[in-house]
Amino acid sequence: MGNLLEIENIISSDKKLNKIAEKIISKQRLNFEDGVNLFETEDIHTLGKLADIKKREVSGDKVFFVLNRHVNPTNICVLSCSFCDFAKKKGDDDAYEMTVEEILGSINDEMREVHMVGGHHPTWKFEYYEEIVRSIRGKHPNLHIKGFTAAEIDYFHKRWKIDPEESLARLKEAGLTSMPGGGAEVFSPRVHKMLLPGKSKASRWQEIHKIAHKQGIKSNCTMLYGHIETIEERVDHFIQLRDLQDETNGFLAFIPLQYQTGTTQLTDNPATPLDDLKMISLSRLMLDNISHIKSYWVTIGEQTASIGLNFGADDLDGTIVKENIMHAAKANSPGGLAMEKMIYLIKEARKIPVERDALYNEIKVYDD
Ligand code: V47
Repeated sequence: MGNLLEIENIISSDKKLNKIAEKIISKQRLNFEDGVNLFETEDIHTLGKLADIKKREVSGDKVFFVLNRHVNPTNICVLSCSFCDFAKKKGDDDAYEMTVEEILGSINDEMREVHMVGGHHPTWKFEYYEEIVRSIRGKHPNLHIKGFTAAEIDYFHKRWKIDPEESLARLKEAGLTSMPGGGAEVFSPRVHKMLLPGKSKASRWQEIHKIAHKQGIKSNCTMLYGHIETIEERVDHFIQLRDLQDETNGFLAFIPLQYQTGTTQLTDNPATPLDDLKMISLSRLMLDNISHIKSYWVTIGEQTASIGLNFGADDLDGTIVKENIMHAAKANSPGGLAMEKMIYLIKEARKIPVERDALYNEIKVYDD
C-alpha cells in the first residue's frame, strides 16, 4: 500500500494520516476514530489532496453552481434559537411578512431554483404556504422550488396538527421539488439542549427527511459548525447522516455552514479559513455516499469558498440575489453574486464551471 501512496504522491509526515490515506485510496469506509484524527491533523495539504481525489471520483474537474434566489417569506418566529439573528417577534421594528405578490415579484424566468425558508410564524396557516408554492409553480412551471426545512415541517405538525406525511405530500402536489438541509444544526443532544430550546430533536429532523425521501422528494443536509460543538460531535453528526443516506439515498448535497457570530456571540473563537477547509475536506471524506459537497461562499467568503473547490467541494451553491439569514448575523460576504463572478471563482480554482438545476441536471458547461 505504501507504493500506492507513493504513486499518488500523498506521503504525509503525519503517520496517522498515512494510515487513513491507505483506507481512502483502497476505498474503505472511514470510522469515528479516523474522523477525529483527520480533524486533528496539521497536514492540511495532504488532507485537501485526499478530499480532492474523492471529489474527482464523483465529478471530475467539474464544479456546479445554480442561478437561484433565496426567498424568506417572513422572519417572524416563535423560537429563540441562541445562534440565530434572523428571527424576530411580531411587532419588532424589523419584523416582516411577504405577500404572495411580493414573493412572485422577486422571482424571474432566468432563475432555475428558488430556495425558500422562513421563521416559524405564529399565525400563518399551512394553506398560506401551499398557496405560495402553488402560485410560484403556476407562474414559473419550470422553476425548481426547494423549500421548507425539516424544522418548519415539524412546526406545521406542532402548530396545525398536519403530520409530515400529509404536509409534504400537499406541498409536493402544489409544486415543491426538493427540501433544503437547514435545521439540522448539530445532532448532539448536548448541543441541541443548549442552543435550540423548543426546536425539534435531531431524531425528528432525520425522520422528516426519511419521509420526504420516501415520497420521492430529494433533500440536502447541513451542519452548523464553529460554535460550542466538539470535534467528536461533528464526526458523530457525519456518521449519522451517512447512515441515513445508506438507508434512503435521498440526499443530494451536504452544506457545512460556518456559524456567524453576529450579535449572538456564542464563541470567542469563530472558525478560521483553515477550519473551513478542514470541514469541507472532512465532509467529502466522511460522507462517502453523498455526491455533492458545497463550498458555501455566503458564510466562508468568496476567496475561501474558491479554495474549498480544491479541498473536496464540487458545488459553489448559487447566485442567491439577496441572502438574509447569515447577513442578519453580519456575514461579510455580498448579499448575492453575479453568474460571471461564480464562473470566475470556479475557474480561479482551475475547475470547470457547470450550471445545474436543483437536482444536479447539467444545464451548461463553461469549458472554454
Ligand atoms: O438551519 C442560522 C443557519 C440555516 C446562523 O439546502 C446560521 O441548499 C450561521 O440551511 N450563522 C439555514 N448559520 C440555511 C441553510 C441552507 C443554506 C444554503 C443552502 C442550503 C441548501 C441550506 O442557517 C439554519 C441554521 O443552521 N443559521 N443562524 C448563524 N448565525
